[in-house]
Amino acid sequence: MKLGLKNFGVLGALFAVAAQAHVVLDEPVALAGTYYKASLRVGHGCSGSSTTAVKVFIPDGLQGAKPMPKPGWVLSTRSAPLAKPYTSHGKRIESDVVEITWTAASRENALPDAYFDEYVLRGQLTAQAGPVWFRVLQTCEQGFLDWAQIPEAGTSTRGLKSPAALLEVLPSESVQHQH
Ligand SMILES: [Cu+2]
Repeated sequence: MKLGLKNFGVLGALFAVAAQAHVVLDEPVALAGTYYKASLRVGHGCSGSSTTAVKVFIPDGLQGAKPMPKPGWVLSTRSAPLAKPYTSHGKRIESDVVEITWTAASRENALPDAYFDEYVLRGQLTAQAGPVWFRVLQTCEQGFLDWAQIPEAGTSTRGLKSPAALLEVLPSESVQHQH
């Protein structure tokens, strides 16, 4: 499901202001309970150094996360037992994917600072509306960037040096009631 920002009017425009650099979600607004394709955009390297790995920490609000394979990058996932098991397709899910990592298969596959790329995964959002933060650990040939900062209140990442990527999850009825 693809949601145009125009569906959200002023609210959407607000979130579209997300920084061009940093690691951000291509589609920063979604509806609670829907399947969401998270496309994490990596806009630069670490102080000029090429990106060699991108690790995403799957937030509690996203269930059954599945990565999209990427040519030239090796995929790995890590699962862990859930504090709160849930039911999907009539099956009780006791553990779920908590980390997804893309690692450049070779030096030639690393992402140069002068380019950008997207790392894609998909999962189902829970019924809970509100902000969902994706922490991303970006590893480079030299150094790393830990996109993990979350504001103490609200959703503005202004002034944060390395904010986590924000997804604003809207209650499902907010769209049904739009005219
Ligand atoms: Cu940046």
